[in-house]
Amino acid sequence: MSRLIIVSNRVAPISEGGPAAGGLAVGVYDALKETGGMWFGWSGDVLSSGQPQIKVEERGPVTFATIALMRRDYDQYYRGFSNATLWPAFHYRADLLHYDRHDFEGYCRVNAWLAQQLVPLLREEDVIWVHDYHLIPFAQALRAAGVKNRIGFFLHIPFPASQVLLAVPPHRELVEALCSFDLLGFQTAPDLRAFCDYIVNEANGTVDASSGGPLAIHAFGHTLHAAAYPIGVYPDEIAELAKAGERGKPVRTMKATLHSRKLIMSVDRLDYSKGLVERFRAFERLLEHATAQRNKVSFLQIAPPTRADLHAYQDIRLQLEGESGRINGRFAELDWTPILYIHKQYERSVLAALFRTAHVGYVTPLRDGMNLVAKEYVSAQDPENPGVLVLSRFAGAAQELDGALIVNPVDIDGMADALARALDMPLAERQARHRDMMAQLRENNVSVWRDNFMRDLQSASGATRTRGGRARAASGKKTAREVLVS
Ligand code: ADQ
Repeated sequence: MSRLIIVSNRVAPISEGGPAAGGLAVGVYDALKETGGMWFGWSGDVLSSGQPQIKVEERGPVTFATIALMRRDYDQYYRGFSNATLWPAFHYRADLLHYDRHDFEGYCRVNAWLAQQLVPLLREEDVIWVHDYHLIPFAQALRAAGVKNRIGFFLHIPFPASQVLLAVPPHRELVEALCSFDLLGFQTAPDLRAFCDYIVNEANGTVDASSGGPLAIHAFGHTLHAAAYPIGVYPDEIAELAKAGERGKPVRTMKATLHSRKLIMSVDRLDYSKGLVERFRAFERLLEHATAQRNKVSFLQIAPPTRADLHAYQDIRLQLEGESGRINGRFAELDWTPILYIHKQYERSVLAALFRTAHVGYVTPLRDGMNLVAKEYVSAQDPENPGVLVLSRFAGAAQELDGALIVNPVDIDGMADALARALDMPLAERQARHRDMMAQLRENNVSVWRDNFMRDLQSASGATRTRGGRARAASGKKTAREVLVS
């Protein structure tokens, strides 16, 4: 059996049963435990002097290989091009995009350097699975170093429409680099379509949908495959965690604070893509218009700050602190604080138990690759008396969870209406919606995501790659435009 090599920007500090492992970490770690293999990436340490050295640690069948970054590399590769250029652009926030050519050079340099660090650890039979936007040039760098193994890539965030991607000056270099992978995985069909649109209309490539499996892409002298693989969760495990935590202290404390009021709940990293300001304003609009809800409902927003050394993140934090203070000042009573706004990380078990307590899961990103919180909220519900998910149409999860109340996150009145409807929804309707969504989550759990990707990567043999001139589509093959309308 092939050995699996996972490459991601950060190697998640996983300990069995430990706290706060997200979907990527859980799904990937499980895959590694089953097949055996290695997880390679940044340790999270930043050095001001010296020379980073790879640290290799064996834990059962999994080898963790981590390395620190130098300060300049962290600034250019991680803070700069990854998080100040790619993240806003890929989340359709071209207005927040900051571009510096030196950062892009640093991004490519660090990708090449990380690839060189990995090469001596590789074996011939290894299959390499690279994750996310920090590592777009990674396959190109491995190929330049002579690596012939199969290499797949999964993008956890949205792939933007061409007109937005064009705002990133080295857009062509990025897409060309993506074409060095053997298999590209996107979260949803719209992301895949956006990629195909660029290939056909900006890169003069072709898309072949004739196999019925992953699309065959011909561009920049390469043939590769691409498909959508929506990431999932383990819904039954989350349900058990939630049930086990029902009588725990956090839930008891929360219930005591609520005094039998209803609870609307959101959990996000504090990020401008998550639509938090609009969400706070829609809750305010609910209190404004549905006066009967005043002092009958509280809104808990858990949002630990991330990337706090970037201006855009400092700005959103200040804005939210202002909004929560203003809205609470406007509506609070001596015995009622409408918005509980908390900046902490919680253990997964605590989050799951709190989700089960919440009557409404309020998940309204402006853009999101998938949004695992939406799936976790549904999983955590009591099937006998489930809460209602209010979900942005711009979260990847909205492609699957049609039992949610789907909202447009910039439509403040529309979101307030959805909150009111969710709070008053009859039990039978809540149960039916929850049943449908649980069936969907079970059918596409995180193992299915991983197994589908690995199956296609194993069969997207390196032999399909072309060397030299650009491959042309044979007659009878569909263009992306045809795929888009079919
Ligand atoms: P994120 O942008 O981080 O992930 P999300 O999918 O919601 O967004 O995952 C966050 C994870 O962190 C969830 O498992 C959540 O429970 C956990 N989490 C959030 N806040 C927490 C807190 N305060 N305490 C503890 N845990 C917390 C990126 C993409 C998403 C994509 C995922 C996975 O941006 O679109 O869904 O990767 O592919």
